[in-house]
Amino acid sequence: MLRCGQYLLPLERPLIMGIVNLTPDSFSGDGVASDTARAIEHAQRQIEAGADLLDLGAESSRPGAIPASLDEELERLLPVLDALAGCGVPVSVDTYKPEVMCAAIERGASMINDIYALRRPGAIEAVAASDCAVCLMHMQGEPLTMQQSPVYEDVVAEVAGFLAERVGAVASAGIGRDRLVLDPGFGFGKTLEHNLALLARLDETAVGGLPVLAGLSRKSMLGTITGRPVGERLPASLSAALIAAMRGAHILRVHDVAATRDALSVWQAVEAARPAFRSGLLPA
Ligand code: 9MG
Repeated sequence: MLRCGQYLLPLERPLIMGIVNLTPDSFSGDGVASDTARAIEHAQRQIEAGADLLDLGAESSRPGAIPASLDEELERLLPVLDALAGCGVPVSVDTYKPEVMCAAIERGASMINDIYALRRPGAIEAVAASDCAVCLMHMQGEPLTMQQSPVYEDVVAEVAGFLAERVGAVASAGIGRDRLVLDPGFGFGKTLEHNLALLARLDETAVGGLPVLAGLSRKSMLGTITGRPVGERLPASLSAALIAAMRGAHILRVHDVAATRDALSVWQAVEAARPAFRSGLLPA
């Protein structure tokens, strides 16, 4: 179970986190900019499509992105967060700024999704004072420059080592293990080769048996593999989500909630048939 504000999320089957991008960044074809009404509608559609939780992001973290100011981020985020309070699913807020974390938690956020894994001064304290879950993500460098020349000797070991260090740091501050989610950070300071190694060995990033979140949806690694532009990456995104689920991901951060749910349903139906097959209940 993941403790997520007032929610307790079961982790027996992969959960779907629907992305709600509040930035003017239209890279993934999902930016709703400052159109609060459209953002709320989009969030509601994600819930109807079967999202188990939502992730609101008001500052772009894509490679080369220019940071948003604190005021810009709050201005984009808070009206949408207010409208979604009590929407029936936990709302995560994608931010690394402690001030935004505090404001979001006060307005009912149930999870903080931090690409800096609470490394910014004041971030651990902001989350520790709440009952929110937190996603600790690995990133080498920072968004503006992270894709210029990522280097690792053993990417899986280094990402797992980083996550173990962050788990220790947040646990020392009193954030319980039942509130933690880990994330290898696909595309955050990683080449295609690094990303593929992490996906192939995703289970090794589940440090201490903690749940893992995988964010692969529409990412450029899928464009590199398929040669497709961002608007044509649905099949690749579904394949990647399914592979992550089969390698042990507990939460899938996706743009296309309904399609991801269908893909997972097929896998789960096959899984459900397996014990019966093994015990001879189904014909060979
Ligand atoms: C904000 N954001 C973009 N990509 C992400 C990913 O892969 N994981 C997490 N936790 N956040 C992400």
